[in-house]
Amino acid sequence: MDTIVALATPPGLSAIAAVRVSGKAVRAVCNAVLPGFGMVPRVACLVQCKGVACNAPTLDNLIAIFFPAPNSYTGEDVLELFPHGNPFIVRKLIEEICKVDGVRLANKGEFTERAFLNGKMDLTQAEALGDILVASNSKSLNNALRLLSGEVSGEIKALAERVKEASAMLELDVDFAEDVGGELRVESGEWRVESCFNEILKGLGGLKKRFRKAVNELPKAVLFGAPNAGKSSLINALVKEERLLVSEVPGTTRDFVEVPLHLPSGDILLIDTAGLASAAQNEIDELAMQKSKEVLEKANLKILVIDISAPLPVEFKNWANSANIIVHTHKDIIQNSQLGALNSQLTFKVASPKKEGIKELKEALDNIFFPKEETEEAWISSERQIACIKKAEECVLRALEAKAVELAAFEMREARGALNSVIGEISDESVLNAIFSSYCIGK
Ligand SMILES: Nc1nc2c(ncn2[C@@H]2O[C@H](COP(=O)(O)OP(=O)(O)OP(=O)(O)O)[C@@H](O)[C@H]2O)c(=O)[nH]1
Ligand SMILES: [Mg+2]
Repeated sequence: MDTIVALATPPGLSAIAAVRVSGKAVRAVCNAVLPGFGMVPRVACLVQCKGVACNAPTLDNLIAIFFPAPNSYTGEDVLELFPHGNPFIVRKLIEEICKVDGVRLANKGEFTERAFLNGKMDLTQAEALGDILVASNSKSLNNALRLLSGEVSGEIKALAERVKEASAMLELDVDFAEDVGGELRVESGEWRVESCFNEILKGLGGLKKRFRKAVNELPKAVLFGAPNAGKSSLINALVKEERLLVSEVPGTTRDFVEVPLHLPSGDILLIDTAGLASAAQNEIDELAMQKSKEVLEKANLKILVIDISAPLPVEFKNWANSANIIVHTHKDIIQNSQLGALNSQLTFKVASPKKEGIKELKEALDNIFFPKEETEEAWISSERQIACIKKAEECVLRALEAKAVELAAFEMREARGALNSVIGEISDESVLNAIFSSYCIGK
């Protein structure tokens, strides 16, 4: 198998970059480009790196760590290099490493694929790594880490074991049935397994319920309201940056603008929109308002922004009914507004330029988007895993209804196969390609 090399950090200028090498030629790579490197296992060393040619000049001073097989990420010899994050150095370093015999650039996800093939992790854990890379809030991250630690694969293995036991009972019955001359309905085994089947079905049903579709987009909070209500000022105050144009001229914001907000428990997108007036003044107004309405339809949270120092917009009631939160701005001008919230929306009062009321609003957003409820069981975000679990369930149901013991035994073998595919004990190349090619190069 080739030795592979790749940049594991994003390309571009950075303080430090990480380059990974994995495979049999790692020692040859060290000899060729890191002449002074002692290759002490798992010890970080500052070493000079040079090109492979005899008198090649120094390329960089970098940190190198050697992980001998099998105690490495991939299970092969692995070399991790941390050069300065200069794209030129990184390119030259990788070019030089590729000059060593048997070394080539890695494909997407190839390091993790090798880790899987070498038994370092099962497929649920490999998929959890993908979840870790995209998690944008503590809950998703925590769940992905639980999956990585093997929580779900442990449950799957236990269920596969139960299926194996049930299959063994059935196989015994098949033999017995043959022994007694083709009598299929054998007393002892037939319904001894039924409770076992039901237990397996309960386990599979439980796993199926734990599916949560992976959401790779940040949740959206859309701010809407009349022109000049203070929407853009509120976003600037929330992100503590003069990110958006603010002015006393109504109609300053035309296109919707997305601004990420980092809350304590995760990230969300705040979306500023053009103010909604009762009547459009011109075609651009009309288009801008249309866009605001479209964006509002895709909101996970609608925040109505109302200037309490100005007369209430005529649409206030309608707007308030469709809003999840109402924010009254200009509280520095009108301290004791009598304006209450309609229905049961949360209402906040802020003075954006003075940053008053902003902390409370942020805390509320954090609680709304990332409620603190305890989840007892890790959820499953892989549709592939759920499809295998469903297939196993269908097989067990068919086994339960099978008229012949042989048929039931066949279905149980299929069920076991489906469960083993969840963790990758049985896996076909196209499944592996689909999983690992979705990762970045260097992972
Ligand atoms: N005193 C005070 N002024 C505010 C407050 N919020 C916004 N303003 C002012 O109100 C004016 C309008 O604010 P913007 O943030 O541009 O309002 P907007 O809703 O984005 O307006 P459009 O983009 O035109 O729809 C600006 O002059 C802000 O400085 C507030 O809480 N208190
Ligand atoms: Mg604006």
